[in-house]
Amino acid sequence: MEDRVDTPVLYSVRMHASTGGRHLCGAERLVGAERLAAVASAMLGRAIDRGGHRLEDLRIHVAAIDPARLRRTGLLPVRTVPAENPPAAWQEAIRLVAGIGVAEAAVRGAVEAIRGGAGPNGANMRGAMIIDAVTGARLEPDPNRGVRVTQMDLEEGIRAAVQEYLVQCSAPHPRVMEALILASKAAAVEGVVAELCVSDDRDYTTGYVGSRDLGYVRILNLKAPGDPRGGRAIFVNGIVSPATVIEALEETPYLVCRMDHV
Ligand code: WAQ
Ligand code: MG
Repeated sequence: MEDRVDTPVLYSVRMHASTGGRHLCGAERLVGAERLAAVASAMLGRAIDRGGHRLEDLRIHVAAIDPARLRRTGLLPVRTVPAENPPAAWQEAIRLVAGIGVAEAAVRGAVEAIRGGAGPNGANMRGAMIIDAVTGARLEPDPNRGVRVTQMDLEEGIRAAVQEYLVQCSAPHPRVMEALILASKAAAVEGVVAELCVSDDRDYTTGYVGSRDLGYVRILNLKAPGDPRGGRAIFVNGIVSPATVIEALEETPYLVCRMDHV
C-alpha cells in the first residue's frame, strides 16, 4: 500500500489566515518547485475572498520535504450510503466502524463526543480525537486542539482523474476531495484502524467513515441542517504507540498517487 520512492523535491505550502487571533481559513499542499508561485498565489486569493475586510493576518509557509520521508499511497475508493435521518445515519456509521474491529463502546463514545462537542468545554475541536479502538480511551495530548492531520496532497498527475471520479460519484464539492485526501492519508498510517468525520459546517450534513478495508464511505444526513457540531475521531490499535501514530499523522508527508480501484 505504501512505499518510499525517489521523486523530485516537493515543498509543503501552508497558508493560515486569521483575524484577532481567530482562524479564518487555511490550506495546504505538497507541490514541486515549478508550481510553488501559482499555488501560493491561489491560496492568497482564496483567503482574500473568504476574509475580505476582516482579514488581519496571513502567513504562507514553504518548507522543502526530505524525499526520504515521503510516503506514497492510493486514493480510498468512494461509496455513498443513504440514511433517512441522523439516528439511522449514526447507526450505520457505528455498524461500519464496529465491523472492522473497533469496540462498539469505543465507537459510541466517539459519536457521543462529536454530537455533544468533543472539546472539554463542549466546543468543536480544531483537530481529531485519537481513540483507542479497544478501550475507547482518548489519547490525544491536547483535548482542546486534538491532532491535526497535515502534510498530504494528491500527486498533480492524477488530480484531473480524481476530480472526474468524484463527479461520477455525484460528489464534486471541493470539500469532498479535501476530506478524501485526508482520509486516504489517515487510513495509510500504520496503527490507524478507522476514521469517523462530521463537518462542523452547519449546513453540511454528509459525513464519512474511512479505513483501508472500508474505503471512504459517505453517510448522508449524519446531522440535522443548522447543527454546528462536528468533529473527527481516529481509532488506533495498540500495536503502534500513540505517539508514533500522532507523529505520522501530523508530520509525515503523504502523496496520494494512485487510484487502484478505477
Ligand atoms: N486534522 C484533523 N482533524 C481535523 C482537521 C485536520 N486537518 N480539520 C478539521 N478537523 C476536525 C475538526 O474537529 C473539525 O471540527 C472537524 O474535523 C470537521 O472539519 O464526502 O468539512 O473541515 O461529502 O468541517 C466531509 C465530506 C467534510 C463528506 C468534512 O470537515 C463528503 C469537513 P471540517
Ligand atoms: Mg468546517
